[in-house]
Amino acid sequence: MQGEQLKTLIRSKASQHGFDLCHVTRPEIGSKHAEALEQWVAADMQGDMSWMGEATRLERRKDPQSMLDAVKSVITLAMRYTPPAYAIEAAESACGKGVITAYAHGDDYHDVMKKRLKALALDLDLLLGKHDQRVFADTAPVLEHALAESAGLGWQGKHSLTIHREVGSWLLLGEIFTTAALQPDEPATNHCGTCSACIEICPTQAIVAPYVVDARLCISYLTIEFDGFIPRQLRAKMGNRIYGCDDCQQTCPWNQHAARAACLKNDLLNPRGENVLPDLARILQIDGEEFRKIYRKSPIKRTKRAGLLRNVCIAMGNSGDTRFISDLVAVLNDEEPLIRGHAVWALAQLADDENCHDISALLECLQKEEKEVMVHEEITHAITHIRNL
Ligand code: B12
Ligand code: SF4
Ligand code: SF4
Repeated sequence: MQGEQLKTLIRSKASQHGFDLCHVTRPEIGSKHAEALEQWVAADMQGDMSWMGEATRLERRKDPQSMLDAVKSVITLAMRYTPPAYAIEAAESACGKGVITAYAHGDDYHDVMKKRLKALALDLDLLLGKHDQRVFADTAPVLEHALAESAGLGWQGKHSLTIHREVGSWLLLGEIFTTAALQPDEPATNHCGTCSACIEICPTQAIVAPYVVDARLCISYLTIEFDGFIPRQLRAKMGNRIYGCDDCQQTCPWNQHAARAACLKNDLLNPRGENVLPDLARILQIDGEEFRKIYRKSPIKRTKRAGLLRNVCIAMGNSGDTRFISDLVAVLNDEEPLIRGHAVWALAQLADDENCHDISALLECLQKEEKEVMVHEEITHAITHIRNL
């Protein structure tokens, strides 16, 4: 069996294993992508994701043939997940709630994707005869958008994500590299036109040019990948986003028609109640043991407790809701400097005419005891902020 007939069979197997889209391309990256990747790294836009700038990994991303000897084809696959059921403004103003990106409402997609890719690869062993293959999902040095685009799976939008005409961008990508020669599909064409909605809506202006996201400014990076003290000038812009960000996708016209119904095929990714607009106060009470229990199967475990609670402190500081003061005071002695430091910042944001003396006095007291330089610095900054009110 060859050509389209073989691909139809591969697509049907992919669908049986829970993939919504399945396309084929050659293991090549066009010069547009290779050059843009180099410029992005040269401008340090990867921030603390140092692996993205490592020379060997950079070379491998530009040359998919370096990932598997004698590779001839790349099968690009996508799984859909349920888009947010709320509008951006409704989520932003949901009283006492935090926003978690939709892909993290269910199980960790890395685990789901890896299992499905391996199961499909087993079927391909029977279907394609003698061949070598490797599966990839997100973490490997593979330029996934570029391959998805040349395979016709979707085009790269100005927010840099892959969009499919019918299902929009609520997709997660994975690949199977194989030494079998499959007939490549036609590349996707770009349908962004004159639209720039994603660039305009981005809360931190992280889309610094069409198709270019400066990760250091992106709320997804700040809340998930970055494990330090979040630059103070960006904190207010994060609003109540506590894990990732969906704004550029939610505003995209190509996502307005994307089906809202949960994709039953991907039931493991379907939203779990506790991750959809969760209570900020509840999360701030979670201890290490509980964190591991609640987020064991969720991508949220990536931030560890310290990162998630740091993000919650920022959301509370941005809420204008002084009822959070007691919750924040309760973590001022937390063993994690990251949590203490951001709680201090949040308290200063919630200071007003009535409570400013009490908050200042509390912070001055803390300052005498605090040993961590970064937290000490946060306290000094917070006291000055309150004095200038
Ligand atoms: C690093 C990374 C991040 C970083 C940096 C994001 C970025 N845009 O680079 C951070 C942490 C910020 C991030 C955030 C998110 N990520 Co991410 N991320 C990745 C990862 C691991 C690598 C991306 C990468 O290569 N960046 C390097 C830069 C240089 O690449 P690029 O932005 O694609 O830039 C290309 C364009 O500029 C293009 N180009 C240049 N000029 C022109 C001109 C034209 C006309 C065109 C069309 C293109 C073009 O060339 C460049 C190179 O290909 C991929 C998985 C993978 N292995 O590929 C997932 C991936 C992109 N992430 C994904 C997701 C879901 C997200 C989030 C939506 C999560 C969330 N909700 O919080 C956000 C979205 C933020 C955004 N708008 O990008 C999915 C995207 C699925 C999809 N539909 O496309 C991926 C593919 C993971 C997966 N396997 O599913 N991510
Ligand atoms: S994910 Fe959010 S912060 Fe990042 S580019 Fe999109 S809108 Fe901007
Ligand atoms: S919002 Fe507009 S510019 Fe941005 S990706 Fe969607 S169609 Fe393209």
